[in-house]
Amino acid sequence: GWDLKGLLKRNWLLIATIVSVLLGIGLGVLVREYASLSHLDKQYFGFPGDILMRMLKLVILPLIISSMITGVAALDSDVSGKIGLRAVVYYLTTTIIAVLLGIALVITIKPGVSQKAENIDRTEVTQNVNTVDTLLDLYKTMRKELEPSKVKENTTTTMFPPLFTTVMNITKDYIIVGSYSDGLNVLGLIVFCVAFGLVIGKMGERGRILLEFFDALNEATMRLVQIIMCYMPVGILFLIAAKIIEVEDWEIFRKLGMYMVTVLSGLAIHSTVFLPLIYFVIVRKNPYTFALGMAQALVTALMISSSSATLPVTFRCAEENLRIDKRITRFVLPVGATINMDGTALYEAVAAIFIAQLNDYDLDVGQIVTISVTATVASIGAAGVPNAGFVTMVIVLTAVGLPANDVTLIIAVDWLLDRFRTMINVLGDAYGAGIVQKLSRRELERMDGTSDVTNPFAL
Ligand code: DAS
Repeated sequence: GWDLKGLLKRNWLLIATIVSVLLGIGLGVLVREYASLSHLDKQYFGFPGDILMRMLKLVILPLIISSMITGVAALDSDVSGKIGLRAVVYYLTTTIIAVLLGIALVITIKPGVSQKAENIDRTEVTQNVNTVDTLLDLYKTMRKELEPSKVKENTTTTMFPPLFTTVMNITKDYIIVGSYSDGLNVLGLIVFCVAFGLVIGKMGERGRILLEFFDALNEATMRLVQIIMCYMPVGILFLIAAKIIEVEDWEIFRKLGMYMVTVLSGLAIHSTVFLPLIYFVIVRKNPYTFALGMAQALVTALMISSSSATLPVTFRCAEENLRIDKRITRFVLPVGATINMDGTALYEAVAAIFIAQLNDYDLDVGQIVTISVTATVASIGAAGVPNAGFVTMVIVLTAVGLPANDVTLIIAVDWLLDRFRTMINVLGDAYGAGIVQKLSRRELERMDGTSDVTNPFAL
């Protein structure tokens, strides 16, 4: 029979988190219906949830630094090169599959044909319009926006800026102080840590002292994460309740119903069919048991819409529940959280074609290909922070000559879709770690065999 007691003991946090989501939804609906909160009260109401977000964001910095540096240093440079290459090939493959799946669905379901742009009254999104402007302004400064007219002439320039932006972002100073960003330029930090880790790995005994320090820093950070996770059920309850109270009109959900069905079904198919299939073919283990092991991280991603802020939980699930080798997780999880965003890529392709359909704008095959490429590149350039997929969508729209500002047609439901695409992003990263570990088992065994002194995780 089921060892219920053991099950509860092992998964109390997951159960508490799921219960708190349900309670949060119930509380949000009750407060919406029966209490008329002032704007200030609403902010107070969301405060406990905000605290959770900020705590998770604060540990991102020490977590990425300690995990990346020790992860890279623990591998010889040629091994880390091979592992990095396997990870990148996996990221590109799954992202392209996600984009093609999204395009196939939006072309088949045609959510934007029955609906027309003028029927979606943009004033309905007034409460978000400042968000759009903020996002678009930030996007323009981030990308030194080319005029859409110039962009249309030469599609290569369209595809080029996203890559250019991504590369330029790497060199940006670590902390982007901005209303929108998570305040951390993760990509830049990762590149620095990889270089630093490679250097330390070559320093022999002195390097080892540094490694010990960063490994201890990682352990301390993960202990802190454990404490934060105990607070998670409370934080999540108020996070979801505050969101439900904040949303003004639900009418827009009906108008964008088919669009949401298209995005959500794409995400569902990708996460329950394609990703598990790839995992099963390579690892030959049950992919759904694997996904269950990630449940805490998936629920967290669903609640906070940020892959980066979920990273601490992703680490714990991958290492504690799934026992993935730390030399793999520390190396691929931070990178995956930043550049591997299947959910975002699928969403951007669907949203761009949906907006074209709303405007009776027929896309030719060349433009569909452009959308596939720019959605893939845009998702790589998007940071693992809330609304990232929405902001970088401007790349895709300008690539096919659609007005960037048409993102206002879909922003009203973006807060919900963002949660689901973030969840798929995190799931894709986790499967990636399992797959890369399987593909790298020979190198790992060889390193264990040589009782390599620089390997601080010798289990
Ligand atoms: N919220 C982003 C993330 O954290 C995904 C997105 O915005 O598309 O992965």
